[in-house]
Amino acid sequence: MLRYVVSLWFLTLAWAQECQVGNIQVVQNFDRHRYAGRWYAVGKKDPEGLFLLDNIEANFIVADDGSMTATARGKVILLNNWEMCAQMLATFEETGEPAKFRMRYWGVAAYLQTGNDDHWVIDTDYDNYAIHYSCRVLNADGTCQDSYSFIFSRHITGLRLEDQAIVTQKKNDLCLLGKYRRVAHTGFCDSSS
Ligand code: RTL
Repeated sequence: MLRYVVSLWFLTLAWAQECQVGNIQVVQNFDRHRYAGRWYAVGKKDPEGLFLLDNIEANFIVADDGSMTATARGKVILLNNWEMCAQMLATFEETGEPAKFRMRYWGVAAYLQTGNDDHWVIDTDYDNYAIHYSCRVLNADGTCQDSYSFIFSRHITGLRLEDQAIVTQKKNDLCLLGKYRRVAHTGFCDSSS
């Protein structure tokens, strides 16, 4: 019995450790030049409140001085049930860790959301898939209370079969397995850009 309780305690401890935001691993030797260009969101885990719904894509740009910015767009439904395509802009501030940024973002239209969020690149092969993560609010125990995450693909059709296992593993590492939704691409934003 005691053995059982002790191993259960260790298991709980190990699990709690894993879900600490401070223990989350990001991609090693992040190369922003290879990361640049268009990414299609094919999966997302939503934060609390208003968020991008579908048809989400991002375009990362690295300037000559090395600074990174991005544009993004996606469908949102604003309070009055108004479906529209949100055009967003972002700048990235360095943190000392190459794959961890602070992202300041705002809408091209003044009534869209603005924010300043963590922007971490958890994993990427640069040519096919990328896993993004952001924790907005920490719990007292170091786990995340309010996070969002995007699974990006270079291909609008989704992830390649060979990348799916890696992505599932990373979702699990983020303690977010089962919390993602597929992101549809219907061309909703194509006419408005
Ligand atoms: C992602 C990629 C990099 C550029 C930006 C991103 C996030 C955008 C968000 C937009 C939310 C907009 C809302 C508008 C309704 O008012 C990470 C995709 C800017 C979170 C909710």
